[in-house]
Amino acid sequence: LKDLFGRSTERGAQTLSRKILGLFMENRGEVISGEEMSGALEVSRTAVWKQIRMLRDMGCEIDALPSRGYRLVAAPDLLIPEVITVGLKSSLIGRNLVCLRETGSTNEAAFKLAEEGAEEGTVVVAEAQRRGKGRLGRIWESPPGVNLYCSVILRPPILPARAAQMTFLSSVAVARAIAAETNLRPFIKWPNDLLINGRKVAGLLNEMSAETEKVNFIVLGIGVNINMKREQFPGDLRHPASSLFLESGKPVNRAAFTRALLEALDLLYGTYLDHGYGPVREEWLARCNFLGRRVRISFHDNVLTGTAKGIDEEGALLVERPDGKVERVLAGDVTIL
Ligand code: BT5
Repeated sequence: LKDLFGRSTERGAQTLSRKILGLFMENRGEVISGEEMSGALEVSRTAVWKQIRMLRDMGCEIDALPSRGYRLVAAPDLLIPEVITVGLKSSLIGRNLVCLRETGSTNEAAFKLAEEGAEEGTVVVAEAQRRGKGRLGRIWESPPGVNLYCSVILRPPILPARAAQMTFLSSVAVARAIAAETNLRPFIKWPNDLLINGRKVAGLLNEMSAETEKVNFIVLGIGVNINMKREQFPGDLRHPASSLFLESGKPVNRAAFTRALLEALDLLYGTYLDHGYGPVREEWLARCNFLGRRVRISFHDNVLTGTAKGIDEEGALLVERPDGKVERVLAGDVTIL
């Protein structure tokens, strides 16, 4: 894998083998001669042949047709731009795509890029994270090669108090992508979990840089358990957890899932900019699992019980107490009673 992602794990440099894979992807199913490749990439034909051998070692199925050239028959499910962007229908999100073999946390990598001025819509994807982050300093398990770990940079023209709306937008996008790529029905659990059959398959961690009146940028951090197997989950998770593969019984193509997610985010963000938060909120409510149910919310040592009524403009959960009073809850963990 190292040869596809370059020497530096933090830069996502485009290597020769990735360029060759890119040529194959652009000319799907066609035979490309060694001469054409060496011309397009300005390297010798021997160098091309060496890279072809390397791509085969990495799991690509490539036919060599005597005196005609090479043809890609099948490629492994790798999260690299040359594979993800084939057929990607998105105008903003993912236009700039940084794919890393491994990183500490994609949120941290994206935050740094955003501070350095990365354009809105930039997406950082990693095959593995060394210290994937959950909320409140928790850990997000991030084994290599099976899941999706990605972070999206947005620069919405909104007040910092409205930033939670972006979390709702991203959970709706993940729900849409799951529904599009599997036969599963995901539910959103306030504020940021995606559940299938009551088990958590995805989590969101959004981080923001802001001044009093202005959001500089928001990083939407999205972790989806796609093909994770039972034995890859540690035994001591806080809630039951699962993956799309475990729930559907079928492996899910990660590149296709990533494309579906980026397209969903792109559409929803466009709607948000044109029509505001209303449509996002409506779809979130239609996809959440607890409206009208009795819930218990715990935050540090505080516990509150009541009936879940909805979410407000700022993303606060509205909980009706037994005496009829409605409380706004801004953070915490929900249990459905
Ligand atoms: C979350 O936190 O659900 C937010 C997860 C966000 C992860 C993404 S990956 C890309 C981006 N880069 C990052 O560094 N982070 C984001 P929270 O609600 O606090 O849930 C964390 C808890 O879920 C942990 O304490 C575990 O008990 C459990 N957990 C850890 N890894 C898990 C996994 N892969 N699947 C399901 N549950 C997990």
